Amino acid sequence: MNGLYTALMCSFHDDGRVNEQGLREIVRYNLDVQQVDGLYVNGSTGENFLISTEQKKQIFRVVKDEVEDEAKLIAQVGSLNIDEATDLAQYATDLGYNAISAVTPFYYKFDFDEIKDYYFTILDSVDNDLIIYSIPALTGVNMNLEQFGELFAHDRIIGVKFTAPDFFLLERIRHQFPDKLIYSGFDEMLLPASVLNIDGAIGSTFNINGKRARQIFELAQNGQLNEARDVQKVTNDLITDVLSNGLYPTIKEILKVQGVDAGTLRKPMKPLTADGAKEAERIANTFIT
Ligand code: SI3
Repeated sequence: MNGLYTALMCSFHDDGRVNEQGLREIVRYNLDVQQVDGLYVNGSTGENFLISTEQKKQIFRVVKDEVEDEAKLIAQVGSLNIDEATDLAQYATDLGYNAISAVTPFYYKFDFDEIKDYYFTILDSVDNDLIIYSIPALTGVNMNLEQFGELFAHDRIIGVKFTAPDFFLLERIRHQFPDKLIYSGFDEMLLPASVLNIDGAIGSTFNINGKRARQIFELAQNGQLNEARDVQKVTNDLITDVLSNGLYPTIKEILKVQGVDAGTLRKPMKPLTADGAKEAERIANTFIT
C-alpha cells in the first residue's frame, strides 16, 4: 500500500449528477499520464461531503470498474452518520477496495472515547483494513501521540493520512509506529514529510501534478535533497497559483485544458468566473507538461 495516491476529483453534470464518463476520464488521466500508484476515492477533493450515499456508491463502483486491478484503491467512507459509514465500508470492501479510510468525526466536539468508538464500530462492521484520515484544519480534531497509539493498537488500523503541518508529531508517530503507514496529505509539504520517512502521500494536486510529486518523493528517498527541493519549488509555485485562484475549480479547469471532462462542482462550491478560467488556462500552460 506504499506510494502516491491521487485524492481523486469527481466530474459532475450541471444538475449535480455524477458524470460517469468524465469520472472515467479523470481516472484514466491519473493512471496513464500522472502515473500514480493508487487513488483515494470520495475524499475532500471528491466533494464527498456534498453528495448523497447513492452517489458515493456510484463513484466507488465506476472507479473500481475503470481501474480493475491496475492500481490500489482506498475508499474514504467517513461520515457523521455511523450507519452510512459502515454501509459504505461494506460496499467498497465488497467491490474489492484495498483499504478503507475514514475522516475523524467532526462538527460536534466529540471526545476521544467517541472518536475511538467511531473507528472501532466501522472496523467491526467490515473485514478490511482502515487508514485514519486526520485533517485538523477542516475538522477541528487534533489527536496527540498517545491517542494515535490507542487507535493503532487495533491491528486493522494500518495507518494515517496525515494532513497537518505538525512535523514534530509526524516524526514522533514515525518513530513510535514504524510498522504503520503514514501518508502525507499536504502536497506543498511533501518534501519535508518525505525526509521524515513517510510511506507515501495522498494529494489533490496529484490529479494534475502527480509526476512531480513522484520526483520529489523518490529524490528524497534517494537522499538527493537539492534536486528534490528544486522540484518542490516548482510544485509550490503551481500550488500557490492554484490556491489563489480557487483549489478545486482550478484543478478541474486544468484537467479540462488537458482534454479531460472534469465537469462542474457540486453546490455550494462555485465555478470559476471567466477571468478565473483564463487564469487556470495560464497555470496549465505554464506548469503542466
Ligand atoms: O481527501 C482528500 O481529498 C485529500 O487527500 C485532501 C488533501 O489532503 C488535500 N487537502 C485538501 C483540503 O484538499 C491536499 O492535497 C491539498 O489540497 C493540497 O495540499 C493543497 O493545499
